Amino acid sequence: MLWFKKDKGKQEKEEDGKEQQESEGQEKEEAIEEEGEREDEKKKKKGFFSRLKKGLSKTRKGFTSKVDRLVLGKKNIDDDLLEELEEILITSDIGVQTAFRLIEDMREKVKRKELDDPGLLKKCLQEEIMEILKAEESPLDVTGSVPFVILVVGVNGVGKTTTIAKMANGFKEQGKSVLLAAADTFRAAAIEQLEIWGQRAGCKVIKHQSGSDPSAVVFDALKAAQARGVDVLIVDTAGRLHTKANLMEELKKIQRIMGRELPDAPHEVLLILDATTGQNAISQAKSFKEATNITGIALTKLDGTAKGGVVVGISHELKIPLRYVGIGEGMDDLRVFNAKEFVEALF
Ligand SMILES: Nc1nc2c(ncn2[C@@H]2O[C@H](COP(=O)(O)OP(=O)(O)OP(=O)(O)O)[C@@H](O)[C@H]2O)c(=O)[nH]1
Ligand SMILES: [Mg+2]
Repeated sequence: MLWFKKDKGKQEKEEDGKEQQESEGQEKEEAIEEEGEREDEKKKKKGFFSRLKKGLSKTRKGFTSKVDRLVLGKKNIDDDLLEELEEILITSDIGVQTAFRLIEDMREKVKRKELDDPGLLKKCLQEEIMEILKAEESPLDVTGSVPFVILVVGVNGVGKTTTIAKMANGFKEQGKSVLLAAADTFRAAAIEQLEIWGQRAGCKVIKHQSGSDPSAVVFDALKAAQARGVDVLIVDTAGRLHTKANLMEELKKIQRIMGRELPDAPHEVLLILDATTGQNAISQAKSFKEATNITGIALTKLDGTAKGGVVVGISHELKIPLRYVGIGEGMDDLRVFNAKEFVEALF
């Protein structure tokens, strides 16, 4: 009996050893895989940063290059210099209100003798802008509820549907399940467009016929998301109805229906703004803010625009978290907003 036990023990030990070797091998493989994934992620990040930098080149020309020229050969910072700087800020779409605040802050620094060298003006501006952007850097966290419901709003053509697809793709890459709702029933091709993007991102789309009630689509989508235990439900909405008042009323109705079915839904009302529209984006945000409780912003089309400075104005004037920035039409062209990365690309 004893020898049997002994042998069994030996055998177990051998097997344990084998298992240990196997699991060590597996761990090594996993570590290599993880390292590879980290490398891929780094490459992706680097790729995105260089594309962001390239996309912002026109903004940079109209802004930081002008600041460089302004301070060239100047001996001290006086009122004239600050006025010219204010002009540059305004023309680069940072906005009057935000430009005023930046210049006032710098005037104070000059008064307090904390800033007197024109050569340091740009660095000081960079720090001030960083502070404004950092305040609105707040990535969207979708872990609070299952389903986490995102209502996407914005005027027509700003990039709602494409941004939804890019976000869905990102969530899927994080291992989350995503359902889309085609609540833009106003424009004939909108449902089909969302379906095509849904296929690319690998997620199902809840739809009704064109012209039907968007709130009914949202109701069905919520039911489906709850029944299927979906992590994230993203709702696409119309950018244009017969009148602006119609659109705002419809958005309110959608929110009411959502809240009735799932008390704290929508968990995020994401406003999409198109950077190429410059200051117009800020006034759009203000009118949406009056009708709905916008909780986040995604700013699209930062590739190739000279109006990239609008990011600063949006952050300063609206005080709404900037969740994402878009720099192209492809699936990988959306990124969680990072203030440091943005300032580095801008200067
Ligand atoms: N260059 C560039 N184009 C973009 C970006 N995001 C979206 N677009 C393009 O903008 C156009 C409009 O995008 P959509 O996603 O259809 O916009 P929408 O807000 O859903 O429009 P409606 O459904 O008409 O209200 C498309 O041609 C997109 O490819 C971006 O970050 N950069
Ligand atoms: Mg659309």
